[in-house]
Amino acid sequence: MSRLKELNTPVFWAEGHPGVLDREGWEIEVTGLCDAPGTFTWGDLGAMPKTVVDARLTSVTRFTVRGSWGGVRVLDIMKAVKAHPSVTFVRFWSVKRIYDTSIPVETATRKKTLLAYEFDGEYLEEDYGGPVRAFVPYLWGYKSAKSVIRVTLMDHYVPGYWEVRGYTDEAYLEPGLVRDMNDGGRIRRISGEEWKECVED
Ligand SMILES: Nc1nc2c(c(=O)[nH]1)N[C@H]1C(S)=C(S)[C@@H](COP(=O)(O)O)O[C@H]1N2
Ligand SMILES: [Mo]
Repeated sequence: MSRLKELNTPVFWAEGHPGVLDREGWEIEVTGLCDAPGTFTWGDLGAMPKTVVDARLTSVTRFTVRGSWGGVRVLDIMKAVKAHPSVTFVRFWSVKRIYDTSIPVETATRKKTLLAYEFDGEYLEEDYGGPVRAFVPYLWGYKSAKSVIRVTLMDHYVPGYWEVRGYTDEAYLEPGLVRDMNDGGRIRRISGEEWKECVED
């Protein structure tokens, strides 16, 4: 059983579970405002520098799970496609093309913003957005689109699946009570020190 599953991490698929996905055949199309748009295969991603970050995924529904998330920095992807300086938002699309969400370029290029394929050293399974998901620990979890098949570099904002249904466009994390999945789902208040770790690099 995967670590995320062992921790009883909730599985959210607003658009319905995508079923079994082909890891080796996975491709992510990166398009929009860039000089070298292209497709990144599973092999391409594996050949790029791997970044591992200790960070939490925290949902507006208040579960939080901490671990080492591994993958490729969105910044490295943007460099690879020669993103234009005019890019202001990065949009992620999930496999069925129903779920999408966009984040400001300032957040997309931060150190812990990844196209993640690992949690605690294990490949992500479908339930948790494998083969490759967005991981944006600085914002509520709905910005961390799962099973990403397309990334669009844009010069404007488009509200995504949850944003058009009333979640905030900014998705700023707010301190408060959380359900700590690393501690059996115990409800506790996140401390100031931990809080800083969530929102800073
Ligand atoms: N494709 C897709 N991505 C998604 C979601 C979803 O419903 N569909 N839910 C989002 C929300 S609200 C959260 S909190 C996290 C939850 O990630 P998990 O299901 O791996 O715990 O995924 C985000 N990414
Ligand atoms: Mo969420």
